[in-house]
Amino acid sequence: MIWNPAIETMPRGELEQLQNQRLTQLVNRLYENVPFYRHLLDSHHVSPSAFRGLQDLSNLPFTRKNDLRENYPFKLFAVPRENVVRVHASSGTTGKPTVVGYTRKDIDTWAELCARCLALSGAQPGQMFQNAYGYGLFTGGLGMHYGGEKMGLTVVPVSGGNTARQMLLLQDFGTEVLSCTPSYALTLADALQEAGIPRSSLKLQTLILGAEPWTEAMRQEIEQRLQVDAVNIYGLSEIIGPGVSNECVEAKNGSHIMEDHFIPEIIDPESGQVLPEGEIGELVFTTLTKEAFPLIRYRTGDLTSLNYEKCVCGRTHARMSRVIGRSDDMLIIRGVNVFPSQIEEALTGIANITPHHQIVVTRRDRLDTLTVFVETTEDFYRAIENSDDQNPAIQRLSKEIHQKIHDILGINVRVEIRPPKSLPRSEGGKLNRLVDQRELN
Ligand code: DLL
Repeated sequence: MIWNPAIETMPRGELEQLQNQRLTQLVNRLYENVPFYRHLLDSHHVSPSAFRGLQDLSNLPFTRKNDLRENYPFKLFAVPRENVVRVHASSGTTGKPTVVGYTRKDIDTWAELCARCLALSGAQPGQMFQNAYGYGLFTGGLGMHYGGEKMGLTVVPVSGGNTARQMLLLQDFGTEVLSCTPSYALTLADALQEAGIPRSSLKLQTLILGAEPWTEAMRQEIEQRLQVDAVNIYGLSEIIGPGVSNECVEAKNGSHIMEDHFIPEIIDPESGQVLPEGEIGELVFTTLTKEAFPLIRYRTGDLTSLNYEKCVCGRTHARMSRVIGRSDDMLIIRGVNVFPSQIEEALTGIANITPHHQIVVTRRDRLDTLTVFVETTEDFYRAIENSDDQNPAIQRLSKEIHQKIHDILGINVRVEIRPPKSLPRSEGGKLNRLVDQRELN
């Protein structure tokens, strides 16, 4: 089903008119209400009264993550703090978190957008929805929770982790729709298999997976092992949280962006120039309707491309391809451009390992070295538990991983095999995929 057909299938001409109107209002609103933006627009000689809407979008300055840090915690809010009914925050890799705020109307908008995502994924009102995104400062849990209620699903706010409880609820509540990270979906698939829970005792149909990068190979594995539709959801706290874009279950080919609320652009991360449709570059968003925390041309750091063709599902909103990496994560290892997503792809399909891995870059004698730490499965680890790195099974596994990465990327990496759940996780349970230690050396 399409949650909001009037908007989601709106002819592009009408959609652009709507964006145009909202964009002009946004620029004026920010100029009036946020000192940071008034200075930024002044210093770029943008006068709100002369601003002509979409055709002038690329003349507007970018907003960067660092601007958010410098205005910590509330200085970018465009309404008095008392009108903000909720804050969320994302834990950065360094220092203070990024804080975002919502007015009551923003919360309503967010619920509407997450309801659209659920419908895009194939959920139907009345279904049982187990929401295994983390509840708390992370936007995943509460964002999808409100979306689920808005749609009329029965929401089970189980939050992340506690696999035994997740499995119990999946069976006893007859969960039909599950949302979690793609790596957790694989953890659950392993656990269900280990516990000998037959597929016939589950009603699961739809998995809504996101909050971290994943691959087509992972989708195939998840869909085959769990016999479900696994659909990609994308979002970031700064823009609203989940609800920025979502694949349609009909095509599973790119995520429809909620363009009536967010204008996407793709830019060259080096020059800042806007790139044509189809080219890969850094995704930039302008929020059109948010009251508490609107942003102009926010550089997400995510690398993707846009496709404006009408989709088989009937929706007219542009689609973004899978995020293939972060503009700040692109590594140049001895002249070869390497994205962490390519390493992830290389690891998929190798037996005895989990998707949980970490890439560490170090520099010695001016040479960059990549070390890939990979967690094994519980079964494999049990079999080799008391042996050292010389164990032939560990050596064989390292060699296989080394070879596969060499085949795909053409570079040599060091491989370190680690026990399950041993690599450090952040608060939201996310594993920091890339650790760059080069400056420290
Ligand atoms: O991860 C919001 C979210 C919650 C999205 C639940 C989807 C589902 P942050 O913690 O601010 O917000 O992290 C945002 O995660 O800039 C991307 O780099 C990455 N990311 C999110 N979804 C995807 C995805 C939430 N589907 C950052 N594919 C973003 C690849 C993703 N990367």
